[in-house]
Amino acid sequence: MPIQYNEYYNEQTGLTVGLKKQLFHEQTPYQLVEVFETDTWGNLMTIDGMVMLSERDEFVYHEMMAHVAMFSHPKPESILIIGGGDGGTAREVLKHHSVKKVDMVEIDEAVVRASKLHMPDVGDFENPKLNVLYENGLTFVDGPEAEYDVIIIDGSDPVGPAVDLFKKDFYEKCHRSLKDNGVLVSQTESPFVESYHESIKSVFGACNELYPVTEMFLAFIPLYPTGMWSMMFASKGIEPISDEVMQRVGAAHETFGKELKYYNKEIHIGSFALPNFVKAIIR
Ligand code: SPD
Repeated sequence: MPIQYNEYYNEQTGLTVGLKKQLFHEQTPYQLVEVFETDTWGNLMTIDGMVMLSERDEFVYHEMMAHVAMFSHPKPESILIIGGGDGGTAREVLKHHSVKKVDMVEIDEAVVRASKLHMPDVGDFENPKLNVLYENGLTFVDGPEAEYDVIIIDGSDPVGPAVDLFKKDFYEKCHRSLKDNGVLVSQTESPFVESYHESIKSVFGACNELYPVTEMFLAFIPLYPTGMWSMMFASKGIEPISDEVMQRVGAAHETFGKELKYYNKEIHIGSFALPNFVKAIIR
């Protein structure tokens, strides 16, 4: 086994992480799922050679994927997560007391198994509100109509099985599955990696046509390519930085807010501030 993990995202430019040993290796019908023990990042899960999460920095991604959408909605009860098999996004969603059920639709049970085995603190799999469904998210969203308050698309990168999660057809189906005041958040890769610009534009363009509110927000995730990561917020009317939303975020400090390691009121607002080169990609 190599003593370093390398993910090249631009010719010879990439990320290097020191490894101690390999803990999981399985070629599933969908993808290659691996987990490594690293030198300083805890255990690291990769899919088809791309970083999905490390135990040390996963809190940034999962808190942002969950709480921006969850606090924007006045009373999120019914939640759909597409992908997210490691359980991190569901763990954060389940911190909201209003939640009655979370359907997590993961195509590959090996992702859930690897996470339970080697990242036991990431998921909250014993929570009775969580339903794990091993199905293809693309076909799952054909079914439910106006059922969810919040939909979170926590898919892999737009190569291989996740490529359709960046296409308009999928976002149309999600739109149908969302209730009238619903909110959707999707991970949309790094604005610094040019090969992902088409996917960013595709998701933004689709959401912009379908939803009255579409905004990009950013987070800083050290082990994702370039460290700068984008996420898309779309809603059927809720503005993510309205006074009403900010009041809810402020009040959250009194509940579980103080346990969070990345997300807070200032981050919620500031994450929607986009550098000019990022605006240029989507406008
Ligand atoms: N290369 C990073 C892509 C991130 C996709 N989702 C990660 C899953 C973590 N729950």
